[in-house]
Amino acid sequence: MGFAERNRERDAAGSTDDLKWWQTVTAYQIYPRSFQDSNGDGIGDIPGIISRLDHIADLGVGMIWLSPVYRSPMRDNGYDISDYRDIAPEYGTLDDMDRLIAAADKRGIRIVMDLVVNHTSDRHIWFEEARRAASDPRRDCYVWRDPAPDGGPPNDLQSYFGGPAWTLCPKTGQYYLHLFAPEQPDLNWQNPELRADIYDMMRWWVDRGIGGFRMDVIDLIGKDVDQGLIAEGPHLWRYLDEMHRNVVAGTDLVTIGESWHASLGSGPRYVWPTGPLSMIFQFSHIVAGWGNQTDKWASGKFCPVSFKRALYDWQSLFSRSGWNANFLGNHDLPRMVSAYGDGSAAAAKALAVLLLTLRGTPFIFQGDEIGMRNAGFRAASEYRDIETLNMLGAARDPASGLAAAGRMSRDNARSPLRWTASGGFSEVRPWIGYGTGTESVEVQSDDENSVLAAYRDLIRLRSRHEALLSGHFIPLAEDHQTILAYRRVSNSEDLKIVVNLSDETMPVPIDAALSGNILFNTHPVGSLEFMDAYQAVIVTDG
Ligand code: TEU
Ligand code: CA
Repeated sequence: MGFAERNRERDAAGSTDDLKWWQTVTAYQIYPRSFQDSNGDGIGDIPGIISRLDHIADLGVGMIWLSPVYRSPMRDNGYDISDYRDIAPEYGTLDDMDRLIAAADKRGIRIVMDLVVNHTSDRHIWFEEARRAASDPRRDCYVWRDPAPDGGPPNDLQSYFGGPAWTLCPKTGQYYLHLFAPEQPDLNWQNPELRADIYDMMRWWVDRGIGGFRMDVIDLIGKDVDQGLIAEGPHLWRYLDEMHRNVVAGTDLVTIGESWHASLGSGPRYVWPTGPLSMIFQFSHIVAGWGNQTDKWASGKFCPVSFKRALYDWQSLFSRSGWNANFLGNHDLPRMVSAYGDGSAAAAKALAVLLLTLRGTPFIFQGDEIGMRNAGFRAASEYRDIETLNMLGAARDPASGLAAAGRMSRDNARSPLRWTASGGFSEVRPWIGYGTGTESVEVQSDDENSVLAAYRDLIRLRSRHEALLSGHFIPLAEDHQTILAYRRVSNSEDLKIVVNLSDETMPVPIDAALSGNILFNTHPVGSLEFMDAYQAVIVTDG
């Protein structure tokens, strides 16, 4: 696919012939540390992933987003990379990685690597050289500033993990920038040689046969620290275009940018068909669901109304042109069935219907296909995540800190995937606890009413229905508080989806009335005038 073709404005509702491979597949995110341990050290690894590829293939998945497996001191579980061209020894070797790419390819699955280039580890050779002397040739790969007149940090910019975003390098007397942990110094994207090095590294991975990149906090790379412009900074669009020209143009690579700050206004600038990326993970529906939208740790109840509004806004934005990366959970968020449901299998299935029938490419986070719930950790000693540990350390009192972690900690979604009733992730005690859930892949595989069975059916359904792949999104019952209803309409099909995202029986709103053939129903067929708690139905009129 050439750049010109990519950029041709096109209405993707007509037929599925016009769709790219990454628009027709369902994607699955693997968090390698917690997926499958193969060598009894309690840590998931690449040979473990290879041994479980059939589970992913059986689901009907066509793309794996692999969270970072590069060499790393693991301060942030691999989002702190010390060598982009090597694999963390605890995860395996480059040979293992090549084997994974080939084994996935055999099953029609493409591997998308996590590209973490806003920052490196402080143990990356570039930083080790840069910190040696202000005159070092590598100095300009990172962001250095003189202290403020009082000797303190150059400005009051805060790190996303808590505390100042600047740390003093005593040897050179200057501060370096880190928007995350001090061990994750920010790269200086204003340095053209650095950018060229990054594009080289990306091509090196492309040559190994990967399908594309998920781009970590990509909205931060265009920052101008002196003006305090960080997210969607003034250089962002130029860098993304340059990256596209240097790495992606003329290929069929998929690129998925992570952008916590994308808005309805900026969204179209990022994505297909006119932007430099295929699609973005944007978080407006996630943040809208938080009880307190400016502080994720603050207590508050899930707000379905604003969650629905944000989802529908983005669906409508990209209803005819453009493309969404749809997700309800990932390794940074609480489990979706806990955040947007009551933790039940019924809620997991209803949310699966939502995830797999919106317009865009669906991303399933490992474990969600069996309805895994928040880990349910109770003691500080059970947590591993740097962000959570920092928060607990700074909390006013331990009890409220632990309550906040129980709701929102990233570790909620990082407990090992439960393969069998007794665990099956490792022969030894895993690096992080299993959590309190009991659902397992093995048990659900034999149960046609399981969450897993629902995922398998829905993924197949999506791949076989033109309206689910390329159809427009038309909202229904927009003012209803807890029922999410919409149509997906293509040339040959008109589907209606109704999801009751509440734990109460609800009459189906009049403008979402259900008739026609039932394609999928999370519950035994009863009256379609009422929806049970967490019932979801797909019907076709065509
Ligand atoms: O996440 C970006 C990010 O902004 C989150 O860490 C966010 O701050 C937090 O989860 C919500 O409070 C990406 C990765 O997905 C995450 O795992 C990394 O820790 C982070 O970047 C740094 O690389
Ligand atoms: Ca291991």
